[in-house]
Amino acid sequence: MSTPPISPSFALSLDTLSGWRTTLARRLDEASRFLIDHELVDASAMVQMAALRERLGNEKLVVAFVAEFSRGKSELINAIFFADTGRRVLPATPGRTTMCPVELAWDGEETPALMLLPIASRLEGQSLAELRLQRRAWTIRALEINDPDKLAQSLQEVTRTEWVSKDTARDLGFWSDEHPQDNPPVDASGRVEVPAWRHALINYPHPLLKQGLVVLDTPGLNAIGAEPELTLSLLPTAHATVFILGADTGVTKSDLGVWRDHLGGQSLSRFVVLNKIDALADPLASVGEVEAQIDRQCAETAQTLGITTDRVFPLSARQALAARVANDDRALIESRLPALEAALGSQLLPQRRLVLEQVVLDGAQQIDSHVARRLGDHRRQLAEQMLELRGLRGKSGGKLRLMLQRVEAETIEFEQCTVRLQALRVVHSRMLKDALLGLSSDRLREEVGQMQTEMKATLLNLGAKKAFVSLCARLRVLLEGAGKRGDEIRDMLGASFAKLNSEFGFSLAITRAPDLTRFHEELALIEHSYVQYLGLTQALRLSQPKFMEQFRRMLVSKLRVVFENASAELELWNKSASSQVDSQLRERRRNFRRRRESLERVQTAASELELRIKELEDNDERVQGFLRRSRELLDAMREQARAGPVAGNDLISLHMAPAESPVRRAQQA
Ligand SMILES: Nc1nc2c(ncn2[C@@H]2O[C@H](COP(=O)(O)OP(=O)(O)OP(=O)(O)O)[C@@H](O)[C@H]2O)c(=O)[nH]1
Ligand SMILES: [Mg+2]
Repeated sequence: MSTPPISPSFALSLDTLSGWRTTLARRLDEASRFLIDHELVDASAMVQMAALRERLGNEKLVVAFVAEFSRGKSELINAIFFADTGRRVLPATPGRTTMCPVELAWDGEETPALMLLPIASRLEGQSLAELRLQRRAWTIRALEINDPDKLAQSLQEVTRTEWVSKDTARDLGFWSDEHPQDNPPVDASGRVEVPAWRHALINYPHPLLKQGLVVLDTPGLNAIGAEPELTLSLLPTAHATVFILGADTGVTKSDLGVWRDHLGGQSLSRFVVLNKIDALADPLASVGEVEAQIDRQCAETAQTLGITTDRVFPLSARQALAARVANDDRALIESRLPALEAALGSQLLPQRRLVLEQVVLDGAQQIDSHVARRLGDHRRQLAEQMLELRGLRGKSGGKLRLMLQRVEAETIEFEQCTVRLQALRVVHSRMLKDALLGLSSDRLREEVGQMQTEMKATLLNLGAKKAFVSLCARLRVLLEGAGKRGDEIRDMLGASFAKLNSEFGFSLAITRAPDLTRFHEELALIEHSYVQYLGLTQALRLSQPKFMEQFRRMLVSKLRVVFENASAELELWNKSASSQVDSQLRERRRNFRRRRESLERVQTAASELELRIKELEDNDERVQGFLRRSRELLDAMREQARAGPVAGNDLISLHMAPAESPVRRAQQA
C-alpha cells in the first residue's frame, strides 16, 4: 500500500508545527549548552530554561470527539488517523459501541499498549488524574501494532460491558431512579448492563500522536454523564472539540442535550460535523438536489446550535475511510472529509503557534536580561580593576603599598554588607513564607472542606452550586492575596537593592513580580465547567457519599495544580532574586581578592603590571565575546519563534510519515 492519496492537511499542519517546535527546542538546547558551559547563568535561570525546554518538548494538542452514541465518532477517528492500517481499527458498529472514554496518544517511554481502568475503580472515589499515576490500577494489554487485524481485535475491548445488580449500577453512577430515561438495559433477571472499563488509553506510535496529538474518543451521552471527570476536566481542557451529528437523524433532542451540557459554553475551537451524508444519496434525486439538501441541513443545524454555517462540516466518515483504504482520491473528495481536516489544521494550529511563540519570546527575554545583567556586572568590575592598575603605571612602590592598604580597607568596608544581607534574607524569607501560605495545599483542603460541609447541609443542586461558587470566590481572594504579597516583596527588594547598590557597589536589579493572571484564568475555567456540571441532572449523584468523595478529590487535584504552579512561580521568582544577591556577593569578594593578588604580584616584580593589565583586557574581551554569542543564540531562537512554522521541507517529512507507521512498515516488509 502507498501513502494516503491526498495528504491530510491537518496532518500537514500538525507536522509543520511539530517540526517548528523541534527546531525551537534545538535552538534552546544550543543556547543553554553555551550558557551553562561558560557559567553565564545561575541555578534559577537554569531551572527556567529547563521548564521552557520541557514545555517545548511535551506540548500536547488534545482533540476530543463528542456526540450522542452512534453518530460516527469512532468511524471519523478511523478515517482521519487509522486509514493507513487498511481497515477499521477502532470498533464502530450500529448501536452503542464505544463504552468508555478512549484516549489515543503516544508515550515513547512505554511500549505500544492498551491500558484499561476497571469500572469498579469508581467506587473507591479516586479521580482519574490520580489513577493515571498508579500503573497498578490499570489492566495492561500489549498491542500487536504490526498486525492490523490483531490490533483491531484487541481494541474491541473498549466495547466490553458487564452485567451487575441494580444496586451496584446505582453505586457506579449508571442507574438513576429519578431519571430512568437514561438508564441502561436490564436483563430478565433484573441485572443491568454497564461498561466494564472506566477509561482506556491507547499507546500507539502513530506519526501524528508522536508529534504530541492526543485524540479523545468518547462514548455516547449516558456514559459521558456518568464520568464527571470527562465533563469537568477532559473536555474543557481539550484544545478542540469535534461535535458530531448524523445527517440521517438531524439534530435530535439528545444531541442538543450533549451540545448544551458539554460543548455549549465553550469558547475554544468547536467543529460541528454533519456525518453520514452518504445516507442522503437518493437514486431518484439529481446530484444537485442532494447537495442542496445537504446545504439546507447544514444551515438548519447551524441555526439550531446557534453557530455560523461555516462551522458545520457535512461529510461521510464511512466513505472517507473506505476511500482512503482503497486509495481512491475521487471518493475521498466526495466524502468531504478533507474540508474538515483543512479547517482543523488551519484554525487550530495558528492558535497553538501564538501561545508557543509568546512562551519562547518571554523565555528568551528573561534569559537575555539575566545574562546581560550578570556579564555587565562582571565587565564593570573588570573596568574598575583596569583603571586601578593603569593608574599605577610609572608609580612608586610607596604608591603601590598605599593602594594595597586601600583595597584592604575597602574589603573590610564591603564586608559590612553581610550583616545587611543577613537581615534582608530574614525579612525576605518571612515575607515569602507569608505569600506562599495562602497557596498551600493545607489551606486549599481546608477551603474545599468548608465547601463540602456547606454542600452536605443542602440537598438541593442550587445550594451545592452556591457552596461551590463561594469556594471559588474565597480561592480568588487567596490568589489575589498572594499576588499582592508578591508586589510587596518586589517593593521591599527594590528599595533594599537600591540602597545596597549605592552603598556597596552592587548592581542588583529586580525583575517584575510574576503575573498571576494565568492562574486566575485557570481558576475561572475550572469554576465555569464545575458550575455547568452542577447544573446538570447528574450532579444529583452528589448526594451519594461515594460521588461526593470523588467530586471532592477531583476538585482538589485540579485546584492543587493551579495553586502549586502559582506557588512555584512565585517561589522561583524569589529564588532568582536571592541567587542574584548570592552570586554578586561571591563575585564582589572574588574581585577584591583578585585586586589584592594583582597588586601583590606587581609589588614583587614591576614587569607584572603590564601582564596583569593585558590579562584584564583579554578577560574583558572574552566576556564581550560571550555576551555577543549569547545574544546571537537567543536572537536565533527568537527569530525562529517569530517566523513560526514553515511548510516546505516539512512536506517531505509528512509524506514519509505514514511510512514510519509500524503497520505500514510491516505491510511493506
Ligand atoms: N452510512 C454511514 N454510516 C456511518 C458513517 N459513519 C459511521 N457510520 C456508521 O454508524 C455506526 C456508528 O458509528 P460509530 O463510529 O460506532 O459511532 P460512535 O459515535 O462512535 O458511537 P458510540 O461509540 O456508540 O458512541 C457504525 O455502524 C458506522 O459504520 C457514515 O458516514 N455513513
Ligand atoms: Mg464509538
